[in-house]
Amino acid sequence: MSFLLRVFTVFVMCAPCVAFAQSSRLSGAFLHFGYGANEEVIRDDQIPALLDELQDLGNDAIIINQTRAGKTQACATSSTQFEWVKGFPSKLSTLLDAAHSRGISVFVGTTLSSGCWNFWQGTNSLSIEQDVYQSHALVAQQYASHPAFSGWYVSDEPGLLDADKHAHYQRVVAALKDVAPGKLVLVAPHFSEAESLSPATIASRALAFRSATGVDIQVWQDNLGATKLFHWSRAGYSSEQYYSALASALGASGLWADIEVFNYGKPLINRVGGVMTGGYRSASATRINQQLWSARAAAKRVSWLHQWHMSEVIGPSRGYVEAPLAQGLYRSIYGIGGAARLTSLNYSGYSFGTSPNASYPDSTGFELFDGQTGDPMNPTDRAWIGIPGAAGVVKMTVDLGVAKKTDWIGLHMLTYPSWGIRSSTSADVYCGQSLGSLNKVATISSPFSAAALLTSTGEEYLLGNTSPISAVCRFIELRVVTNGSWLFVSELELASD
Ligand SMILES: [Ca+2]
Repeated sequence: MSFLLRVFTVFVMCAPCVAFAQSSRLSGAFLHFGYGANEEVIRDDQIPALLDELQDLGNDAIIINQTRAGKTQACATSSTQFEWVKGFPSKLSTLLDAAHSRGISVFVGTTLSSGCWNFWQGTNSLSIEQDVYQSHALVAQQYASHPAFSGWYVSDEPGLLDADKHAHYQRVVAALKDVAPGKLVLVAPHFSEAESLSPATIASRALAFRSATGVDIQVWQDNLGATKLFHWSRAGYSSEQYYSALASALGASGLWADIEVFNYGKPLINRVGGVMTGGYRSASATRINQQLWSARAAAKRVSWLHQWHMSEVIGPSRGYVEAPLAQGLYRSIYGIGGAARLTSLNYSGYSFGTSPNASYPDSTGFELFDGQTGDPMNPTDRAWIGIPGAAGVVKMTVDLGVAKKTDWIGLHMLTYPSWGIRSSTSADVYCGQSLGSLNKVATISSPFSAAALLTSTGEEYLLGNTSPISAVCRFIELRVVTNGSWLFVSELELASD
């Protein structure tokens, strides 16, 4: 490829990055406070710092995923079988005041039918309605006139909006509108298992659901893994196609997008020795950027779950050590607080110490910095670069062109044990003004072992640092430990604060 053509291609590929940078960011977040009377995930004293962080990142809405839940993992026969999540309802007073002072709206989660798979049927449905008239009526009485109280989120997820769920949601929405007239009601359907349904079919279901139930806003989960990004080569419809069809049917204001900010994994949560491997850990900010672009037809994009995957206030203390990395990289894409994305010189100024295999090439010469991550369900996706790891270490050397400060490094990788592909769990970072003067500045490592990856069927992971490196140099070199496995990489994310 000629130099001019290469530059032109990069410009075309990255033009949308600039165009949507200001318009399609996350502007809301789901927050999880607990699953019952004994769990308090977010203490009152953490609320100010958490809301400061959300505001700083551009959020103007939070959605509490539930304030009540089943006392046991069974379907209810009466509302007495539900309880307040620890701290509620009085926690709403703290939360609403703190949110209002920061210009943040609050949507209050209702009652979760813990462990009741057919929650929309029989006595469980009637118990949920009863709980609205008892518990949520009290919430409405006390807080509905608070300026930050913007509406309700119905905690039980309606899946693909099958018609047999209409009656339940109609009943619950009517009760919520009864106890708090004029307040919006949100639900969160998802594309999971939608592969066989066309965007037009999903859109017509969405419209029928709204007509039957009176739900105001459908916050569709993008379900990465189940749903593909537009540039992934596997068969099926993309989240972009679904969101586009939904916006046409519902109007943009009736549609929000719930963006998964965690990694795909199968199993999603793969624990070995009590430690999760890559699945459900913080996602690549590059991938989140593509998800947000794919959901641009919706009126608003909110994250699931900010506190685990992007919050420095709560994430690390709960074992989500990658949250500061995800936030640092996210800030760099949108220039929040002066953060900047770094790329190799002309995007292609990098080299691999071991050549990629011809079947999984770096086909453009700038795949590592092209803003596209590989499909975690598909090793043959063209976004993956496959490098043999028999030598034990793979070097990746990046020329930034001039000396720059690098704070964050994230390497997006695949684990696919049946193909002998495993994410690296450790890399040394070298830095220098010339290739002859490289010094080690950091070692980055995952919280899980390489052996633990064998119990995963497939997952993605972003290996990186968990506090800023602050290394100033022109050349950055990663010496990536492979443990002998194939290394499949799709993006190297570099950023300065
Ligand atoms: Ca890429």
